[in-house]
Amino acid sequence: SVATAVISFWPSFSWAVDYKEVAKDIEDLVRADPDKGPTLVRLAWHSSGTYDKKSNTGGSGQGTIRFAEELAHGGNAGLKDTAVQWLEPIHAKYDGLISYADLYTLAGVAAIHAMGGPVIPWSSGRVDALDASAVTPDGRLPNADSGPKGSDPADAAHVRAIFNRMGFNDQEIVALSGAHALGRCHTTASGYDGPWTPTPTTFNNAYFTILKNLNWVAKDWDGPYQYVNAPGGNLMMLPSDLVLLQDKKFKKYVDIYAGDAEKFNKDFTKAFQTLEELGTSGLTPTAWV
Ligand code: ZEM
Repeated sequence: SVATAVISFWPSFSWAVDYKEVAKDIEDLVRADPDKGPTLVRLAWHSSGTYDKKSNTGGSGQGTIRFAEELAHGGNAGLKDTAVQWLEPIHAKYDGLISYADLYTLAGVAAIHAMGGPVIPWSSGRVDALDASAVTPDGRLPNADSGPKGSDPADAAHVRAIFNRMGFNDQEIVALSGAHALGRCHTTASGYDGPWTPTPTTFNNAYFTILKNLNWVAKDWDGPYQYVNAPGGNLMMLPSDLVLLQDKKFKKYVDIYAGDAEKFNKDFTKAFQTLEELGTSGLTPTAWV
């Protein structure tokens, strides 16, 4: 009968994606080109960081960062032709089986793992919005130059306001900021220039040790107002990074994480998982490694 035929045919289809396989593909991508790792983490963060807890809008849940409307937001400069493109072949390989929303967040934790970081618990089940109507207004991601243009110091109140809107407290804000151990600023994307640490493809607590122990001076150039280490000039900090030193309540956690890599790993893991689940519902905890 038809029913028998269908049933006997069933096992040759795969009905659910093997997330371990997807994560391995992402980690392979990062191992082949380590510079891609940090940009994948930035995509995961920006896909989630639009969340507003009051209105329960934004967040990673609907994969809206794939839409041109959201990629055009100022904070997302540089992501369209990089991380979003790099993940297209992986999305195509598991076509219909993994949502963009799940893929972008899984890419965050898989890239961190491939760069020597902790295994961050991840859940699957985000369902992509079919059109751009759920894209939130531009301006929900933090500004790097958070004071009046070129001002020094930048504004702790801005950083707090943005992250409090997502539901994060001071300790979580500082822990999440430790992601700037990874990657760099590109003049072609944000306009800023340079890496935060000498080990930008290794997950560690170097962001905090370098932030507090080096001497930061304004970079002498025509580009946006930023800092470089002096002497040296090979590393950088954004005005929003310096805020973590200037604000006493933030500085307390910079000191803690600079002195305790283990605690940083633990607190980052918890905060990053929370970040990636903002604006989601009904997810399933999923082994991915
Ligand atoms: Zn970032 N970030 N970020 N960030 N970020 C950049 C790069 C990266 C801010 C910011 O303006 C910038 C968090 C918080 C904040 C990463 C992860 C996380 C760049 C450079 C800028 C300008 C982009 C470029 O030019 O390519 C501000 C103002 C923040 C808060 C106040 C949080 C939280 C993150 C994750 C948890 C990562 C990994 C990068 C490196 C990207 C790359 O391509 O190398």
